Amino acid sequence: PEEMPSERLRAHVAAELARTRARSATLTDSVDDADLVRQHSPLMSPLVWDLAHVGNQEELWLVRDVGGREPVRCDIDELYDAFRHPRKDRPSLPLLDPTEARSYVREVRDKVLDVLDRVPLRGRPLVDAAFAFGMILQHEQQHDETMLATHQLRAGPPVLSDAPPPPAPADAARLPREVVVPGGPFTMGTSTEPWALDNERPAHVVDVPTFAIDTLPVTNADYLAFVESGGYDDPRWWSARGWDHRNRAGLTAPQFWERDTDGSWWRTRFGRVEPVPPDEPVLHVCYFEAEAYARWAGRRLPTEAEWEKAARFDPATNRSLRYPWGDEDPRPEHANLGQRHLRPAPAGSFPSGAAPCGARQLVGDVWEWTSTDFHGYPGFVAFPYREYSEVFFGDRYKVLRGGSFGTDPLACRGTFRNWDLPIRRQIFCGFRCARDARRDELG
Ligand code: AVJ
Ligand code: FE
Repeated sequence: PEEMPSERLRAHVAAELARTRARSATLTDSVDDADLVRQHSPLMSPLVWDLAHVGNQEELWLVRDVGGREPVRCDIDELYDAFRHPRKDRPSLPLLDPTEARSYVREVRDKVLDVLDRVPLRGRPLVDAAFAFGMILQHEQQHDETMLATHQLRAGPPVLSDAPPPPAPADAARLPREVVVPGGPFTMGTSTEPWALDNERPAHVVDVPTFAIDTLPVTNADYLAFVESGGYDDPRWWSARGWDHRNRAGLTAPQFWERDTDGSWWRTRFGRVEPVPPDEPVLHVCYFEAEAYARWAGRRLPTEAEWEKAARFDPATNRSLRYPWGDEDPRPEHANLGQRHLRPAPAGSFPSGAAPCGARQLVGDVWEWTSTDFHGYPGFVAFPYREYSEVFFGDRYKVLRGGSFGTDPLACRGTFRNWDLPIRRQIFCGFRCARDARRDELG
């Protein structure tokens, strides 16, 4: 978006708005009205809330603020303010019904397209490089991922279709288990990516000591070895908080897994029951489970800085790349993003998406837990609103990196930061392990 001339930028924004709305429509048109207003889990909003909330944020920022237009509906702001009502209370609010919600988002969108035609795309920070449009696009895409998680929690027959992911390439079996990243400074975060959100800014130099990181995410087969060896029953592997949570929540395996009487493991995926595929990255484990696995394996989770250095640092040029594969926007051969495949691809897939260090699947497939608490980078400035990220800073949330199969390619960069409570696992999360290493271990 940065170097695009204004007319191309407008066309790009319009195309991305339409593409994104098509996905929101699929996620909300594929179930009946009863399922749209139902609460499928106390952790999630009814799908019809997400839909109208997406429209309401779009109205607030693009119609009213950027466009300076009259409100479409100023009477509903409070209902769709995520900070007013926790998710579990949303079904009992006087929400727009499915028909009203659809016509509301359509009316907002019509006005936004008119604003997009007329507003100058430079001159104030909110409109420079169409930032507010990029922010609102990413907001809708983030809710599309949240709605996909709601679909995963929904009972009943499957309603979503997808294409199977590609098989892992032949070289996957011969990849080294881990890669060593030599110590030294690298640039973390960004000050130049036009649609990067506030918490990704500013770019700053971080000196990261030598470490080793898994070439691939931890797979179901890897994780099953932990489960089958009694890992969930041995407090040695768990942190004190993790063990406490394991006991309170009765954790015995990843969410959506079930063990049959013959000892085989099955999972439910968007309404389909299928054998747990051994070669896929493990999915739906919370931070505490990831931490316990790592300790059992004699390893640890990577810090956020280690993850980003593995994903972006190119020793050939001493620069940080936009993505593991380079500076080009994601294409299907780079990563499993965008809800094309409603599952992670086998570990070792997407060789063209490999980072300079050799690690694969850092972007796409599963969000990866890091050991780092969610804080602002040095020099952080909340923009354009504190509630996007600043109010979550502190030691309550852990950072996740890399995006999942449910993340839109536009809502995922090498610098993108996600965060959640360490007990959460309904998001599309997995992990890879790391360890301290020495420079002389370099091959
Ligand atoms: C960045 C995924 C943590 O869903 O809570 C959506 C994104 N912020 N609406 C979330 C978000 C406001 C956010 N995460
Ligand atoms: Fe939101």
